[in-house]
Amino acid sequence: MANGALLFQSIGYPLELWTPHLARLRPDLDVRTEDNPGRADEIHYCIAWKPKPGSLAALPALKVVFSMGAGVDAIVADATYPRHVPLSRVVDPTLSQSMTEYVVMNVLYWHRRMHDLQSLQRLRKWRQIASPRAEQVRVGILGFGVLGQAAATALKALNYRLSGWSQTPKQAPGVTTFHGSEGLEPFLRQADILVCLLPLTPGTHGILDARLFASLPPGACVINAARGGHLVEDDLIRALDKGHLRGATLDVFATEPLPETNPLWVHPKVVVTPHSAAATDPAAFMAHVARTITRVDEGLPPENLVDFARGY
Ligand code: NDP
Ligand code: OXD
Repeated sequence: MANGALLFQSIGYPLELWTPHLARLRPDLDVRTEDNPGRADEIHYCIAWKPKPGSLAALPALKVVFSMGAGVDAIVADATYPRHVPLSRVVDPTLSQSMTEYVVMNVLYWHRRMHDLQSLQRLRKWRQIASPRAEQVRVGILGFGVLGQAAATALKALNYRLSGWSQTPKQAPGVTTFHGSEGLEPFLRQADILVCLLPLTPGTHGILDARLFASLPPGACVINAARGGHLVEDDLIRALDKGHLRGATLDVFATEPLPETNPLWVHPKVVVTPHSAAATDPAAFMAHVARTITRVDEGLPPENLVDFARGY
């Protein structure tokens, strides 16, 4: 088979949101689904979100796997993933824009005391609450990559004092940068609002824990839009209940959907959103898939490749 087939695997979204875009761009492609995958050795491309462990290893002719998200933790966690097969993730301006909107909305929410104002409204209490000016508020971005840097640019335009923490050194105009384990503590000590945009890897799992919260200034707020595995939920609840942290916005959880019995749903200092900070745009994603398949057909490497040694 000249082109090989493309398989949608465990994508967790209705197929009809995605396939028409691909059909328009690459009508020649033989598109298969999990219900009817056909012969495994005909599949050259696979689109996956949370594939069942072992399912990608069972496709012997794979040329590229496309992650439907920017985060690839659910794919690289599969020890049987065939590491000679490139894994391409989502890096797209529409995703960066959505995440930026989410981060800006929540930074403003905690900075401008919207949570407290809403509580007062529920009590019909007319009370003004002063907030500092943006240039007095220090926003720290834990994970200063594609999404973190996009959010920082928008926050900078609002005059916030920005810092970013990454694995390797970075330079960004108007942003104080820190890196590596030695840079974490000084980064945390000056973050009034902490935004987590890290990938979930063995090195970042559980990073939002009691020790990290204790390093933040008293009254700090935390926004986690990365992965639930970054957060130790009980430690967050304790830091909020003790009053060391003022509030938290959580978009992602160790168990999704968040179980009804989880205390975070009703915690008075927590805002919960249902993993909706930034959704992959079907048209943009399929354009990336079609472009990459053309590149591979021309003998060029796929774009936005995951480094398996780093895990992101
Ligand atoms: P990137 O890979 O572009 O950025 C990740 C950043 O984290 C990089 O700056 C990297 O450092 C840093 N980092 C990774 N590991 C460490 C470590 N051990 N110590 C210090 N810094 C580290 O990812 P994106 O910005 O594209 O995405 C970030 C995450 O956002 C995704 O992995 C995903 O989990 C989450 N996400 C959530 C969404 C939602 O709707 N809630 C939507 C989309 C993404 P360096 O630059 O040096 O490599
Ligand atoms: C992603 C996500 O990783 O939506 O893109 O969580």
